[in-house]
Amino acid sequence: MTAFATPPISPLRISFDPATATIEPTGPILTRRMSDLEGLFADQTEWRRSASGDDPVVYTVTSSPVPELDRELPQSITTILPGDCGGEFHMTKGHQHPDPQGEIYLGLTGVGGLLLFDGERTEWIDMAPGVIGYIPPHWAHRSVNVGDEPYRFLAVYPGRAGHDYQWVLDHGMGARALRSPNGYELAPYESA
Ligand code: PAN
Ligand code: ZN
Repeated sequence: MTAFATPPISPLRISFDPATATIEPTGPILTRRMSDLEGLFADQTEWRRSASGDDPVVYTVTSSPVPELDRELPQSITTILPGDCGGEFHMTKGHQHPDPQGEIYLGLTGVGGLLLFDGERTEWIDMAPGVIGYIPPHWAHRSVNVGDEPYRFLAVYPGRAGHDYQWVLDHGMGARALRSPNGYELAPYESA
């Protein structure tokens, strides 16, 4: 995409309510249900049962009106609802940025984890309100709700970074976050 293929947008004032993590005005809003997460949870039998049953919402992504264009700086708020699939906590699909560029997440409500994988090394950052998680270029990233209330975070990322979901299907994320007596534990990745 060439710079300024469309006219740059005007300065924007976005109001933000930290308690509900809502913004106004909004841009696109995405809803990911269990059926949208094919091939991601380790327990495929349980995934199929859930996806073809009540097919719960796993997460939503509300974007600001800033477009995903070169030189722009889009933002979005992700809300991951509490729950698990076969003991594996609700999570985002996870992706690589095909144009390798960094990103920041700011925890807003609830508790979660930022799982990072560069193809060899796996890192986990505990996320909570007020925590900034930094995602360096070349690290695939996935978010997980390890609590019992909605986990919400703000993401800010370069507009031309892009989202490669196939990379995570092909390489995994190095670890899985499973429910344990003490909350969560990280288990070695096994393909779905
Ligand atoms: C985030 C993610 C968002 C949803 O805005 O896109 O949390 O996760 P998936 O895209 O993996 O479904 C981000 O990292 N943007 O670059
Ligand atoms: Zn990203």
